Amino acid sequence: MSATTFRARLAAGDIALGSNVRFSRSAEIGAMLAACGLHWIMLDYEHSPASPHLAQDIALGALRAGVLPLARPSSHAPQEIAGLLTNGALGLIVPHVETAADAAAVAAAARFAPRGHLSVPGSLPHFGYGLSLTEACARFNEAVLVIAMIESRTALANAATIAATPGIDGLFIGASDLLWEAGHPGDYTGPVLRDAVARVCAAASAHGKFAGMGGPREESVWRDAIAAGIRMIMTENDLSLLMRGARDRAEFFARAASR
Ligand code: 3PY
Ligand code: MG
Repeated sequence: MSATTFRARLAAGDIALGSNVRFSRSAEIGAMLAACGLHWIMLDYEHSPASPHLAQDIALGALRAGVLPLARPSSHAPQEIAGLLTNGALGLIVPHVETAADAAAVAAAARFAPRGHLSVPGSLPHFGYGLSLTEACARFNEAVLVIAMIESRTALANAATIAATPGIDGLFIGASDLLWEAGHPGDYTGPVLRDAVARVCAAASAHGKFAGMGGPREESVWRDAIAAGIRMIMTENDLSLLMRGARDRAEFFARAASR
């Protein structure tokens, strides 16, 4: 899925499904998840022990397979952001954005001048190798997505000004960090998350941005969140998807072998 199609999907009110990619090491993971109906992946450098060079293989594999590769950097450092974006990722899911100033800084770090300060590499691989560098940088600036994660009470209080920040395309709730930080660890079905979803959806929609979320597993939470306006959905992560499938098979064969 191109960034344009991703934006169009959200603008039309459709959901866009993705997965955190933290443990996978194959450039084919994007193609595999696309075949399962997912639209985007998030290369998780906040939590993955993977070496960043894998980001290039996985992101480019995803792009060629038609699934949108986004990256979550471990920091807001422009150098880390540049390494991810100039090697294949076509957007950022930025953890722990607390203020509009944070949001403005990461939005600028993700775009080439005049829209930002991303350093220009010798070539950009995202759109194949037939474009001039000037054309590729212009196309990148149009395509790149910068999504601010709201995952603390401070960020929630600042959600409106973060959403209003030029260059921020969407807000994305990190439900786990938000709940742990608010003193309600794991309470995905409770009022703290429900209130956060309502506030983030309202802030995003007031500024023409989209809203997303990752963390919860419960069907009732997702039904309510979608009804409230959440459209960009992190379904799970590659490890939990694998483990659920493996558990299901183990139970199936235990039943099949029972007399
Ligand atoms: C969180 O739930 O804190 C997240 O970062 C989701 O990926
Ligand atoms: Mg988080």
